Amino acid sequence: MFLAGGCKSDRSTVLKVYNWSDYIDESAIPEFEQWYQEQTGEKVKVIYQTFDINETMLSKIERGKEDFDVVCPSDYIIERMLQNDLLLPLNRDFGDTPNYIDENLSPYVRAQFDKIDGAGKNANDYAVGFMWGTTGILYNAKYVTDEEASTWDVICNEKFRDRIFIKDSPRDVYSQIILYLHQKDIEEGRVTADQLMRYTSDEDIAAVETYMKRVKELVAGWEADFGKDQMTQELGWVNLTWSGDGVWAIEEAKEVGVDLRYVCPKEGFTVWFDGWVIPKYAKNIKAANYWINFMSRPDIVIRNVDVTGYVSVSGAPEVMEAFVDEDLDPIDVSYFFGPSATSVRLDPVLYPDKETIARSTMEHDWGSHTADLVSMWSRVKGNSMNISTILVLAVLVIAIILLILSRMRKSSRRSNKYSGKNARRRR
Ligand code: N2P
Repeated sequence: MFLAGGCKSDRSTVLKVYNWSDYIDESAIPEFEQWYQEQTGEKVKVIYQTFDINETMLSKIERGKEDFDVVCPSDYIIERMLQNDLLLPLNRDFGDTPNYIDENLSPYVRAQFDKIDGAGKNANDYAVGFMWGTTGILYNAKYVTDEEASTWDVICNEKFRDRIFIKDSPRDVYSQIILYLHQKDIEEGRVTADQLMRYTSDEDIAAVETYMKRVKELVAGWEADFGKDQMTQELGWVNLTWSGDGVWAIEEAKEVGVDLRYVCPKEGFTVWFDGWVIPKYAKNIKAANYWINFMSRPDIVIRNVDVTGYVSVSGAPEVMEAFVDEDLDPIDVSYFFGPSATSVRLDPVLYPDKETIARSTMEHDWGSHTADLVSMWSRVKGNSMNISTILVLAVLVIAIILLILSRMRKSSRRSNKYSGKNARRRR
C-alpha cells in the first residue's frame, strides 16, 4: 500500500516497474515521469525495482501475485506467462503521442516473437521487445586462444581450472550444453537446433547434468551479474555469459589494457529477447503502456544501449547510425535493419552478422519439466565450493569452536568460584 500525505494514495499516480539490474539509463526514469505528464496531463511516480534472474521475477508474480505494472521477462518466460494466462494485452493507442513501438521494432524481432508459443495468443500482442542478444563465451585473449574459445567445451578445459565463471541461469546453460552434446547429430542432419530446445527428457537432463558436474570441478563461480567484473579484473579468463555483459566488460577492460573478446561458439547458441509485458495483477495499465512506448523512443533506446552494453530491438535507422564505427569492418545485418543493411560497420558482438545468426536458435518454456531442470541445476551447483570458500568456512568453524571452548572454560571457572563461595556460605 502506498501512503502519501497521510492518505491512501491513488494507485494511478504510481507506476511499479520491475526490470533486470543494470538494464537502463536510470536518468530516463524522471524523464519518463515528466514526459507522461506532458502527454497525458497526469502525474505519475515510478517505483523502480530490479532482479537478476528471470525465475525470481516470475515467482513474485506467479505465486506472490505482486502488483507490478510492467516487467521485462525473457522470451521463454513470456511464453510461460502467456500459457498461464498471466498477461494483459497491450494498448498501442496513444492518441496524439507517436507510437514509437510499431514505428521502430525490427521485423526480425517481430518474427521471433511470432514463434513464441502463447497457447493461441500472439506474443506481439502482449509483449514489446526491449533488449536482445546472444549467449556466448567471453574470454581473456592473454590466456585463452580464439580457437579454444570457439567451442562450448572451453568451460570444461582443465587449463582454465578456477578461472571459469558460468552465468547462474539454468535454462541458458542447459540450452548451450544440449547443442554441444548433439553437435554430431546437428551436423549429420538427425536433429535441428530448434528441436533440441524441446529436449527435456530424463536422459537429456541426465546427460547435461553429467557434463556440468565435470565443469563444476573447474568452475570458480556461478554468477548472476558479477562475472563481468571478475573478467575485467582478470580473476576470470572464461565466462559463459550474455552478449551485453560481454560488451560492457570488453569496454571496461580496454580502459585498463585487458584484451577481452566474445564469441558465439561453433556448435550453435541461443539468441534471447527480453520484452516489456503487463502482468494481470497490474494496477496502472495506462502508465505501463506509455512506459513501453517511451522505452521505444529512439533517443531513449540509444542512451539505454550506451549505458548497459545491451542491444535494443529497435530497427530505427537513427539507432543503427548511432552505433556505426568507422574502425570496424562492414557486416551484413540486413536480417535486422532491412534489405539495404548488407554492409554496415557495426560491432558483431552487438549485432551478430547474418552468417552467425544462422547458427542461433531460441529457447522455449519447459512447462511441467521446469522443476526437473531446476532440481538438476541445484544438484550440479550443490556444495560447489571452491578452495577459497572452503578455507574461509574452515577458519570460521575453527573460530566458532575456539570461542565456544573459551566461553565454556570461563563459565566453568566462574561456577567453581561461585560453588566455592556457596560452599563457604553453607559452612
Ligand atoms: C543485465 C541483464 C541481462 C538480461 N543485467 C539478459 N537476458
